Amino acid sequence: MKNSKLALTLLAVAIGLIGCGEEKKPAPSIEIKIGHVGPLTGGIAHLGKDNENGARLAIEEANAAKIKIDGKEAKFTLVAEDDQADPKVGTTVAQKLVDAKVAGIVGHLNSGTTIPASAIYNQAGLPVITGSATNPKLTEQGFKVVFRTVGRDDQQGPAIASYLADTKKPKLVAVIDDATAYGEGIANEVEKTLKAANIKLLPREKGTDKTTDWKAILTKVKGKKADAVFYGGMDATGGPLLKQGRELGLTAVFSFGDGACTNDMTKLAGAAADGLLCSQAGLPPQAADKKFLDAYKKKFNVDPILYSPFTYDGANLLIEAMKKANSADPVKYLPELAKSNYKGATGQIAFDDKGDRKDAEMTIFTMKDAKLTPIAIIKSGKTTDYAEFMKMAAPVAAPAPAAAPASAAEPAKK
Ligand code: ABU
Repeated sequence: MKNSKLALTLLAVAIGLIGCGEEKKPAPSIEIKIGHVGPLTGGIAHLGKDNENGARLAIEEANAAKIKIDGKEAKFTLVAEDDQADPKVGTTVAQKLVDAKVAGIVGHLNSGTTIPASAIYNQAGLPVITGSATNPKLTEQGFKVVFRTVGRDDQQGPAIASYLADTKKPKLVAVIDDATAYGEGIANEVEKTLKAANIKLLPREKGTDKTTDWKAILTKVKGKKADAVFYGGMDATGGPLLKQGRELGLTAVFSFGDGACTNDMTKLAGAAADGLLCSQAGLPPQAADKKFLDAYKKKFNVDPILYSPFTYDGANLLIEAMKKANSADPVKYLPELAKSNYKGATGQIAFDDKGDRKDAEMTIFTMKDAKLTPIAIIKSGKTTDYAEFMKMAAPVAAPAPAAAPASAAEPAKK
C-alpha cells in the first residue's frame, strides 16, 4: 500500500514536470524575409532611406500584431539592400535577395534599377512591388510577379505637361533629362504632350544622374529664350539645375517630375526653388492615413519625404496576400496579391492585369515660401483643385494641408 502510494505520488510529479515543460515550449513560429532595395548611398540616399522606412514600419507593425501563417507565428524580417541607384548593382542585389530566400521584395526605388532587377525576380517567381519606379516599361514586360503602388510616367508626364501648358502657356520649352530610364522616359512623355498642344520645343538636352554643373546647357537655353524648362531627373541633380538657372538670370518656369518634387529642393536651390511646378505619381505624403503619418513620425522622428507611404503599402500588400493564402510561398500567395483590394495608407489599392495600380492619382505642386504645396489632383483625366479633392474624396487622410496658394494658377478643369 505504502509502495503504491509512493508510485502514484511519483507519477503525479512526473506528469506535473512534463506539463511544466510543455508550457515552457515557445509557440511555433515561421521566419519570413521580405527584401527592400533602394539607394542608401549617393545623392538620393535620403529617398532610398525614406522608401526603406515605409517598408520597415509595415514589418514592425506586422510583427507586433503576431500574425499567424499556417498555424505559426510569423516573424517578418526586412532584408534591406543598397543598389546605389545603379542598374548593375541593382541586379547583383536582386540575385542576393533571391539567394537569401526572401518571400517577396519591396522596391527598387529607381526605374533604371527596378526594370533589370524585375527579370531576376520573375525568373525566381518572386513577387516585387515598387512604391516609386514610374517608368511604364516595368509593367509592360508581361511579368506576372511585378506590381506598383504609384502611377506611371505615361500618366504623370501628360499630367505635369498639360498643367504647365494650360496654366503657364509657354511658347518655347527646353526639355532636359538625366539619361536614366526614369528621366528620359518622363521627358519623352512631356515632350509628346507639349507637341500635341502645339508648343515649340528646343532640341533635347542631356546630363547624367550625377551632373551638378548645368551651366553650359542653361546658357544655351537662356540664349534661345525658352520660357519654360522641364527636367526629368532626381532632386539631387534638379536642385543645382534650378539654382544655376536662376543664377544665370533665367526667368523661365521650371517644372520637374516626381524624382525632383521634394522639399529638399529648397535645401538644394534655396530661394530659387520658389515658383517651381512639379508632380508626384500619387497622393502627396501628407495626405496619407493619419495612423501611418503618426507612426512614421514617432518611429523615425521625421516626416515622410516622398514615397514611403507607398512602400509601406507595398510591404503590407505582400503581408496581406500571405495572410489570405495562409502561406509565405510565392506560388501560393501571388494569386492573392494580384487580386488585392486593400485599403492602405495611400487609399484603396487594386491592380490591373499588368500589375499597375488602378486609378492612380497624380498630384501637381508648386513651391511656395520654401514649402512644396499641392495645388491639383489629376485622376482619370480630370483635374481637381487639391483642397476640393481632399474635401470631396476624404481619401485616407487628415484634413487637407496647405491650401492652394493665392498665386497658384487656376487648375484646368477637364
Ligand atoms: N519616379 C521617380 C523616381 C524613381 C524612378 O522611377 O526612377
